[in-house]
Amino acid sequence: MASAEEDVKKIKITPEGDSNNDIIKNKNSQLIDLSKFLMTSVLNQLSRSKDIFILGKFCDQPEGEQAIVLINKDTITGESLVPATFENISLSADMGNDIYEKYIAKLPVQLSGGKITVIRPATEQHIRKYSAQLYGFIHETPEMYQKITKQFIEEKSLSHNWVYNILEDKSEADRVLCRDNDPSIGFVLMPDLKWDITDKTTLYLLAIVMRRDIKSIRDLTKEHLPLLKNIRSKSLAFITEKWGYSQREIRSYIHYQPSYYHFHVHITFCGYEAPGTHVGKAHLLEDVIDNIELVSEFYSRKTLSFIYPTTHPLFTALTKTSST
Ligand code: G7M
Repeated sequence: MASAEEDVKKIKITPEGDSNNDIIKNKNSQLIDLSKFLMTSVLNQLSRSKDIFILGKFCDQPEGEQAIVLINKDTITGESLVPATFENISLSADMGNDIYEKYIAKLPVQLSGGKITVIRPATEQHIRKYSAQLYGFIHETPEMYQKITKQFIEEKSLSHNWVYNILEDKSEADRVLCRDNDPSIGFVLMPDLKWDITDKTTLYLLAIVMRRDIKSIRDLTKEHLPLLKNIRSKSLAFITEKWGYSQREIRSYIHYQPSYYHFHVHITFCGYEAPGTHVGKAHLLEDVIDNIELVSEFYSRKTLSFIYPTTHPLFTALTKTSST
């Protein structure tokens, strides 16, 4: 049976499309009929990133199965503006005050594109991940990691089959940007699911390592420096060549806790505040390299602090054993 992650499908909404009832095609011409999606509830909506996460099910899904549909509206880029754009915006008055005028605008189709990501079947873990949450701080000592987190990772973390499919060339093969197959220092560089590849100011890549024995920064030691440095140099060379960004314009970081415990590095454009770049989640690759160079077991010996959803079982387990 296909895993949930294998069934993550991302669809570009074409501006010409009548987004209500159209059958929307994705890049590989696979079809999904959104009119067959029955909404149950809105899990979360994020006004800043213009995302909405909807729970429901497709008519053709078996009884008891659920699906999540994520709708994300495109940001408007300079390139999408042409002289005719302004003729095609219709306005109604909102407010006015000396030099300030505000209108309610109906935007033309060229400016109303977006993306839809479908997860089916969606597990309880996916539903929790995409639901509105309260967050709290955890100070995870090495002992807490050994006794609690490690067991959680082995037994209850999200499946990372989607990662293995990428590494084995079974999915997203056409999206891979560069590949180094070395079993020890190799990795695949590709766009993150959240990036549509068209707007370089929202550049968001993932470097996913070939080896399968590193779950998170907790496992890193001096032995992994060649791997981390290989990711740093090869991904930068590729980004500079393809998008013209210099080292100073690129932010590379690792999540702790990650959602998927197969080691990967997030790479984004510095001018873009990508989700997950905040304190309590992102560890800069440069700092990670430096810390391991100073002390090989830095990350296995350190108390690591992170912000985590308070309803998550890992949060509950970790807070039971500590007063923090
Ligand atoms: O928090 P963590 O470091 O585990 O982040 C994992 C990243 O993987 C997120 O930024 C996701 O958007 C990205 N991602 C998740 N899935 C299921 C996929 C996928 O199927 N393909 C790609 N390219 N990225 C994914």
